[in-house]
Amino acid sequence: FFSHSRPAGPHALRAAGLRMQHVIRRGLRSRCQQFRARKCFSTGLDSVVDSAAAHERVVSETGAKAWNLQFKDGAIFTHRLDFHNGREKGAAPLFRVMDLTGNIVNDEGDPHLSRDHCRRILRAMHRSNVMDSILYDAQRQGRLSFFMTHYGEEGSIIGATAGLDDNDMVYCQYREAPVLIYRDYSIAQMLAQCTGSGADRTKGRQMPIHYASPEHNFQAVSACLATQIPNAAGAGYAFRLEGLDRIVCCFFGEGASSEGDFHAGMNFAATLGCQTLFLCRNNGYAISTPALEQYAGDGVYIRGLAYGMRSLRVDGNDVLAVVAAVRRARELILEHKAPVLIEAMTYRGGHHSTSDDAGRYRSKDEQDVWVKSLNPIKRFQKYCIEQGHWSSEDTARVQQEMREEVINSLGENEKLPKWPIETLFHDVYAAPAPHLARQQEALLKHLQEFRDEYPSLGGGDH
Ligand SMILES: Cc1ncc(C[n+]2csc(CCOP(=O)(O)OP(=O)(O)O)c2C)c(N)n1
Repeated sequence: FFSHSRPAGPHALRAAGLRMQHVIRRGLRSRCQQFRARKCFSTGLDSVVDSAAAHERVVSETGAKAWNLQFKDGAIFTHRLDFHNGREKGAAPLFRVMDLTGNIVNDEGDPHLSRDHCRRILRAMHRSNVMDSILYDAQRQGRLSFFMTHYGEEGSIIGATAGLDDNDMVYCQYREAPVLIYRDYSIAQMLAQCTGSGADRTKGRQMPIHYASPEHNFQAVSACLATQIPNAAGAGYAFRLEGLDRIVCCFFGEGASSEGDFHAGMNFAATLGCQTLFLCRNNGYAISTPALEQYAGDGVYIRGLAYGMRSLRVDGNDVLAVVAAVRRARELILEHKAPVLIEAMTYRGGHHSTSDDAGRYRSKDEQDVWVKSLNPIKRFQKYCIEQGHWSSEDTARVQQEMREEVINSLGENEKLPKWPIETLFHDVYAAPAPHLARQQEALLKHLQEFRDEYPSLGGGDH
């Protein structure tokens, strides 16, 4: 409407406004004519507008349908000016099977695991614990560049994996190595990844603990928070489209649930009916941010409800409760072709990572209570011993075997040559891309110039 050659004064603006109104009116008139011509207004509304009851019928029949809302007992309207925040009834309780000392208190909820299944779970819990303590120390000795422990969360992670089928696909955050340990992934491969040795199938390109194993239905770890969530929704949708009796289990922390990707992934999963289980490990902290600052509502659980998902909060340190919850969730997902959310309440027993010092933001006493008294391994071990499934000799043997396996694998991988630095630029494009070739040249030049700063590259070979 405006001429570029003349400044737009008040008259010009008014004229432009009038012209715009005219254009809009003309457009609307012609749209109405089109609708009439296509009989789009023939809903019969003209004949019922006089009666209030008829109005309500129209709202209940067409409005509720258009909004996709199912009103309880058909009650669409209310006279109460009540605002709700979802916290009136208090927080949702934690589903449990065992009490805090390992006694069964919920016989109905007990998954009644076989002796072999209990042994597989407890073995994985001990193996995870041993690996954590050795590799944490190895990082402190400068043998690994980075590490994250799973202390205190073994019940949630291994319990969830034990409730899945081994064929179910797992998308994890980064603190879920026990999934692989439970699924008997090779410790040598895990150490190859952590050391970035020449035996690492991911070619040393990722930071330690970023495992991947298609054979174990374990997608590559991505430390960019929450990126796994929309991916897991998509994979769960693919399983549905292919008519498979498989689900996707997507692990994430309560911190990641504040990311936009969480909300996008949850809504896609709910509206598309994806075969995905969203499993939140609520361990109380996102690095130094306590859960208190993470949400004002009823945790992550209520977010599941908000997206219309069947949701449950469970005691994440009660491994039997977690197995039972995940088994049931799996059935519901396959039966209803709809996602489920589980919020497993647990506690991050260690520092966030080897780059963190948790002593700066939480007390040693708080940590001790969770790691020593509320420890999920202790609790489940007591149960297993009482059932006659396990003995203290089993613990000693499993721990010793794992110690040897981890120490030997670490040593062997340390002796292997690393992947050449050029592999950093491979496997993205079929043919080398010019911009990557330029970056490679710049990197090699830099390494040559500062070779003394990179002793792990062989003192200046590059
Ligand atoms: C997109 C993105 N933002 C920030 C970070 C930095 N970061 C790494 S871990 C973390 C906390 C995540 O906490 P939570 O999801 O609760 O998992 P937890 O570490 O407690 O298992 C943050 C903020 C990141 N990796 N990615």
